[in-house]
Amino acid sequence: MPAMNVTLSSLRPRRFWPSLVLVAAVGLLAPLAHAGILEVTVLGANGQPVPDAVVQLRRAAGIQPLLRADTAVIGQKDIRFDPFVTVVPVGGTVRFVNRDRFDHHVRSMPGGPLSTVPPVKDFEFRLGPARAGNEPSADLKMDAPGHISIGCHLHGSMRGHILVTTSPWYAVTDANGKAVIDGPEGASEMRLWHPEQLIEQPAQPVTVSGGRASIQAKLNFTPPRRRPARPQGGDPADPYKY
Ligand SMILES: [Cu+2]
Repeated sequence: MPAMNVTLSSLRPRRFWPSLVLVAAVGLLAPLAHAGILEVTVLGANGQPVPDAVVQLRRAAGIQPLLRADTAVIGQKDIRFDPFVTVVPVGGTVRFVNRDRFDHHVRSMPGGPLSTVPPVKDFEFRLGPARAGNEPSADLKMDAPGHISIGCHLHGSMRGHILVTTSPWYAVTDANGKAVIDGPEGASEMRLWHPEQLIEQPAQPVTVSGGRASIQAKLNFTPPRRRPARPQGGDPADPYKY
């Protein structure tokens, strides 16, 4: 009796369906709340901890959450880009802020092996000097994944790196080679990236199961050590005075 079935379903209150849709939407977002902390120590091929390495996680299977359109800030301070390595998700923004009392110029440069890989975004601009209460800045939206090397025409020693990632979970290793990620529950794929790498680092499986876990991960090369920051002197009471 097909006609009977049609009659029954048409009697259901229509308001029932929108609430079901709402429950489903909350269900999709929920896995982010059940995350665990993953501490990753990145080592070079020589076994020594490596700073400035990017650790990225993606779910091994299933739905990846939407990337957050975060804003990452890169300061220009003491003739350096700070931080040296910045990660931002695709769709996010990088804000350059000049904190020195003199002009800086910011430009994208090729990276990769022998600096032959073009940056995923081209830009070139100049920021005027910082004054108390006014630090000139510029915002750039990052719409393609990949690497952008950055430099300054005025100060040839200034170097920095932006990695635009498709991973929702990422962190950069500190001076001790450690990155801390609030990762997704369950099986993930971990990928390492370093500005000096010549070939891509293979992904490896990791599992986050609530709480806190520490693991080690190894790059397939040993990056050269970056020169430490040169003390610039200055007056701590007035960061703009040299
Ligand atoms: Cu400069």
